[in-house]
Amino acid sequence: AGWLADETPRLDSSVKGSAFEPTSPRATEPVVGPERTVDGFAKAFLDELNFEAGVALKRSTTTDQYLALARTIRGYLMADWLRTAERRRQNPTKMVGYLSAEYLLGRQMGNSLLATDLGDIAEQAMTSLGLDFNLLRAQEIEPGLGNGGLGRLAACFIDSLASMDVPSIGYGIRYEYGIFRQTFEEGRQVEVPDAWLSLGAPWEFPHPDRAVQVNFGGTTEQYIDGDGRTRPRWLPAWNVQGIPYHYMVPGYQNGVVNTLRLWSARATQEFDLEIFNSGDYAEAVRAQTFAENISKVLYPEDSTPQGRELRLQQQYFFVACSLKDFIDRTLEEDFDLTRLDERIIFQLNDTHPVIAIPEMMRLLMDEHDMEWAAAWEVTSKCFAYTCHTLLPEALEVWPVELMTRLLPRHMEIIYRINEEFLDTVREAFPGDELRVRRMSVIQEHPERAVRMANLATVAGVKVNGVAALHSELLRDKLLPDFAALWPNKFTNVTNGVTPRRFIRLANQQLSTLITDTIGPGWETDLERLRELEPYADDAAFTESFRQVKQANKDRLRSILSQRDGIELPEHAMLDVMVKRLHEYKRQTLKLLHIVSMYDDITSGRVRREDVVPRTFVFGAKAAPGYFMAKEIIFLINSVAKTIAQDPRVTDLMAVAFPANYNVTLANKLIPAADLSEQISLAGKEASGTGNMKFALNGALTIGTDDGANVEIRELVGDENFFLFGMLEPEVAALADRGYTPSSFYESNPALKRAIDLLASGHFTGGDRSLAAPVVDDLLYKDRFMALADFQSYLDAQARVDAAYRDVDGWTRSAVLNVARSGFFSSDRSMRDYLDRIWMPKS
Ligand code: GLS
Repeated sequence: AGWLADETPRLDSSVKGSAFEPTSPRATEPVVGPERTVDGFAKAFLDELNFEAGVALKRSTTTDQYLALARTIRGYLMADWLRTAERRRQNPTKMVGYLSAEYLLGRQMGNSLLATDLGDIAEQAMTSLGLDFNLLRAQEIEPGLGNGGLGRLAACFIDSLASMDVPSIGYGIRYEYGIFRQTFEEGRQVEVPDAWLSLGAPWEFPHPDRAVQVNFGGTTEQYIDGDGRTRPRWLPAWNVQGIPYHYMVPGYQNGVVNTLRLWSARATQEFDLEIFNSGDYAEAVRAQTFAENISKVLYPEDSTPQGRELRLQQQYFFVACSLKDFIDRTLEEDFDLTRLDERIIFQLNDTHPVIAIPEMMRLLMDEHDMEWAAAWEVTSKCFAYTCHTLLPEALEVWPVELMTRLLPRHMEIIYRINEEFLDTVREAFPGDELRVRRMSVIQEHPERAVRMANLATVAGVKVNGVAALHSELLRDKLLPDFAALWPNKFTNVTNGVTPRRFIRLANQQLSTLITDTIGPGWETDLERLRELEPYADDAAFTESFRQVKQANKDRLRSILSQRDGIELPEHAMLDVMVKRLHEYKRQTLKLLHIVSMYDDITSGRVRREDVVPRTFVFGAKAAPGYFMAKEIIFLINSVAKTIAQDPRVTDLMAVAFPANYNVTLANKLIPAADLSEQISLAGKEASGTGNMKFALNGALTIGTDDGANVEIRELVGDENFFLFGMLEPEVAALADRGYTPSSFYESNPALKRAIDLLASGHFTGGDRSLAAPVVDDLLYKDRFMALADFQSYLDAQARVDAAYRDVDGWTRSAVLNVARSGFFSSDRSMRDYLDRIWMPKS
């Protein structure tokens, strides 16, 4: 076979040692993967390249090589995947079904290498074949099937579930186009479609043979069944197919591989041959195009609902596929569905999958012949709901008109659920019709619509927020009527992040230092980072810790230089704000600080030698239709450019805004940061998860008392956290009194100077009108009270400067941030979900 492999002869290619031993159908599943040696890996790689792709090494492109490498690695996971599935089938227990419209997975290759502990072998094998391992790794386009924190959280959770060997499955949508790729033209965001599948998709396994049909539209009717009972049924108008695509979710070096099952929409009928033959090609494939639109593209909205019909189609599509898949394919055939809750708990990741509740009722009643009471009894034990926001405008409501048109049977079921629920409310609170109206699943104004959060709360076993403060506000401010009725329904599970991707993979040098110091095993037992505490005062350790941070900064500088042509100064505090662009997150407050610092230097108000040099890095995508967010991006880029061209400040400050912030970039940026910006208006950020990643990588936080910042500060200690800004009750009180931003502008000279300079056109080529949308909004609206928190923010930044000058003190704080943030492992979040929601002991 030497001709295929060119100069590298293929090794013995007998089936022995490959993942698929030829077996009779009844024999046990294969348990042998490719050999875990450099030669074994190289051989498996050449097999992929030659025999699967049909390409000779000598003729192969980088893409061919990347694809073969990916397929080789997944080959090592295959036996574990099959074995995990078989083990679960042999011993069926209660499973977790995570229903999420988003999974922001990030690149798969590094994670798979880590899970299999094959990194060194793979690298040596590629080198032995004369290939550049890192170049191949860099080919991977990350699957951006999510918008931001919510989608990334889902990805962290399934990683933890696999690493903890929890029987679970993730269900979602295989968007053909994920979150858009962001580019800048003249400083303005331009969106480019994310064609992540264009070079092949080596991590997915399509199963068109296991398609599921999903119905839409039409009407309902009553009919008499075989037993003479009058029953309702749905007469749908059209349907599509859901094709499952399976993704491996490997646990961390534990032999477990769970499954993520994402659905892709396909037309039931490919095309109309008759129309095609008549020559109208566009019309012939119309139905196909229409159907496939359902999973075509991710809605690029974060924390805001996108009330479009296609979005509801997406939601129902993936939920219908998933429930059917679980009931028909995962459960044993004769399973008694009245006991369904013994085998599954579906976690609803925000309101996006909440249509699963009436769908479950429909399945049980219309397809499995259950009566209403029995169906409700079990349905109301099979779902739990996580709320991820507090912005009231972000809670999804679906117009009754649309629901009735798209899902008429579900609308009937929702009405009945609501009727019975409102009876319960009236019984508990007689005569309180105002309360009944507030709690109803159906809102009447401004239009009749279904409140998905209310539906989820009525049906869910539990409702949780995502950080302590958020869960409290959710219970007491967003859903107080429900809390009065069902106080025990409400609980908290503080978010977490996976230490595998966000420490071990992202920060290898820190990981090595940690392992050298406290021994291995902390990656799956993150509270063990506490053992680092004594080393916060250890000269040798802190010196190594500083070197790691510097190495990460150097790496970032070279990445940004190559990736974006951004040249950053060598020695400066790295001050990072990365997250979706949203007014409540207050990138404008950060910008005002930057402008203020610039003004202080250029006007000579501060002595140059008193300035602590800083590099500010932003990363943020704006929803394409979010006008103000896009104007803010433009203004940040304008300020960055002006500063870069002003020799009075270039040695003291730089602003970088690399385009297309994503998981891949996050993994490079976060380990390099000194300062983490978490500056949302108190009460608005449900949790945040970036804040956790920074703390775990040794950045200090400057932050408000919001979301999980509260818990971070409690854990790392006041002296290792820069707190500023109003507390949530103060925000509420100011809003009640009536907030006038201009009064802060008038009374604060530093603020006035910064705003005036922004407004003057100094950063926008002399054109005042270009800065006006943002400036005017701040002065006359400022919904998120940036001006009210400005002075407090400046004061905190002065404390940051002072702390940073004390190199030892800063390092000590950074080490303590790492040592005390073990709580924020998503393993702990999963444990909390298990104990409080999925499998409570009582
Ligand atoms: C979000 C919240 O805005 C974040 O604070 C939170 O960390 C995340 C995960 O719980 O969920 N909600 C949302 O719609 N997008 C988010 O990132």
